[in-house]
Amino acid sequence: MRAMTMVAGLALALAACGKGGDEQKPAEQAAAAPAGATGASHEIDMNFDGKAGSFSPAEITIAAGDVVKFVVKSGPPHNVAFWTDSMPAGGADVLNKAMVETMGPLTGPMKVGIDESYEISFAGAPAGEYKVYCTPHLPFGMHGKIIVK
Ligand SMILES: [Cu+2]
Repeated sequence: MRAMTMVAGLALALAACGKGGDEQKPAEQAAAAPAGATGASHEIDMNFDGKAGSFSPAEITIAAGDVVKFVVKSGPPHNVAFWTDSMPAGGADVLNKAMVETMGPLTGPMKVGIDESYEISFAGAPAGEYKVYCTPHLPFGMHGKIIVK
């Protein structure tokens, strides 16, 4: 008896298993080199005389990449906070990253000592108006405007 060996041609279509098909994309690369700091710095003094609060100058124009340094001159505590409603698109993200020791979104810490300062880099900040205020002295008119060219 001959056993006929039938070689069943098992068409084993070895479908190529997706070998880890979705390769991980490299972490999102920075869209562009971080906008370089210009090295320029502008000082804004913060004052309160018991009746009126002020940023001085109340309005300045800077370049993206400049630093603004807020300095307590009288009547602390003062802080630096931004209104988001008038800010250019993308501005809030930039400032939230640039601001340190925040008490909340776009809200800087209280500075209580004379000559204490708080610096914010506007590197990468989109052009537009950034309206700023001091939380405790807003009722006393302490607000200002930074215009990024
Ligand atoms: Cu103040």
